[in-house]
Amino acid sequence: MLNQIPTILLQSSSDPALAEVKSITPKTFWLPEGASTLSSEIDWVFDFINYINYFFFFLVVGIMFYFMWRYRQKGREVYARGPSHNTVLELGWTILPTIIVVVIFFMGFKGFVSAKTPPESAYQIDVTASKWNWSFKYPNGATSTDLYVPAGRPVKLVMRSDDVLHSLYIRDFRVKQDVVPGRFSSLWFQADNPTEGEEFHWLFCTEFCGTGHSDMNRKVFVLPEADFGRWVVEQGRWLDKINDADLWWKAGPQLYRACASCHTLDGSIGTGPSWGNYDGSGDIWSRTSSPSSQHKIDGGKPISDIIGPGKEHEVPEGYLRESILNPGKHLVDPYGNVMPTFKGQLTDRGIDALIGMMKNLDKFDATGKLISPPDGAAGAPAAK
Ligand code: HEC
Ligand SMILES: [Cu+2]
Repeated sequence: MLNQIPTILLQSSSDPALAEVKSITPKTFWLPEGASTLSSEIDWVFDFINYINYFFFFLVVGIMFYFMWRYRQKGREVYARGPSHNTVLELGWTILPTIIVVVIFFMGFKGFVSAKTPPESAYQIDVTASKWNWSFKYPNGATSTDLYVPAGRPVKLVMRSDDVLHSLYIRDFRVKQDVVPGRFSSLWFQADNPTEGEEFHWLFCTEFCGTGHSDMNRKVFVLPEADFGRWVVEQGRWLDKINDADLWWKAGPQLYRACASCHTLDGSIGTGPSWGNYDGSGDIWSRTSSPSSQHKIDGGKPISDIIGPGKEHEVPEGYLRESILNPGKHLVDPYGNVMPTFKGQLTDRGIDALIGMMKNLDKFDATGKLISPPDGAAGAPAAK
């Protein structure tokens, strides 16, 4: 387990076929088997209500069929008027459902209160939802796009949205909570059983948030507490451990996962301008670095107006960096201001890695996979 962590860490989860196989949760009609301490209580109430439904469904439908048969028209006989009152029956069908509903209320309320009250000792992870990405931030500043949690310990997610309504749902844990722009929301859970190797639980966005909504599926890994502690430390440092020269291909594709929902690499249309060649002025690096670039920003201005000696940005790297940290400053034609800022989520080294990837786009395929490691680089590429 221990020496597997860096592999998980650097693995891309973009292969859906693989993902389906490793998901712990089988495809079932009902909710999959619960995997958090909240699930038994929630499932109990769910089953209780469900069985009451079965009981009354068959009771009502059964009586209906019996009456249809019992009181069918046989001949031309004239019937007396039926009874207009039956006090016992009326009290029965008022009091009995009231008792059942009150019992359901108390069971549900108890579960609701425990689901809304994280234990004091809960481990806090900050979650930012944006179109269309999740970012998980751990107490030491480490961030990840899949969620990693310690086993056997309450975990509290404090969530906010950068743009529109999202909703975080981990069905195996039976937790679901809206993430509302302009305010914090939270939920907690405790998962006692670690996931083995590459097994994981699914995490979904369940509030339709735009065209990339379905790109917000992520994995949840539950690590034994000691492994988790090690993982967070490694995750906080993973960029520092890569040589400057290798950043673009070792870290670039991993970081690009946060951009992939809007920026394609092959020139095809997306929510944001492709990093590939889409307007005839070359891929993102050549169109920002070439003085004769046809790339237009801010409603028809050539990009060379702001990049060059003595201009707003001396070098294209400055423009790219600003586009990532302050995306609203200049807008690429004809796109709107929809890119979230990555301030606080990407370090300078992370930005260097991404810019390095932009400079070497020909070495990646359309999904961001490295086609072949650069000359002289030994070993397997870090990102699959
Ligand atoms: C929600 C969609 C979205 C995501 C996610 C996103 N971007 Fe963008 N990005 C845009 C849009 C739209 C524009 C064009 C408008 C503008 O310039 O802000 C843009 C523009 C850019 C530009 C300027 C491009 C040019 O051709 O001049 C850069 C550089 C950039 N993004 C980098 C990134 C990086 C790096 C990431 C990931 C860390 C990222 N973006 C994630 C939507 C997105
Ligand atoms: Cu969403």
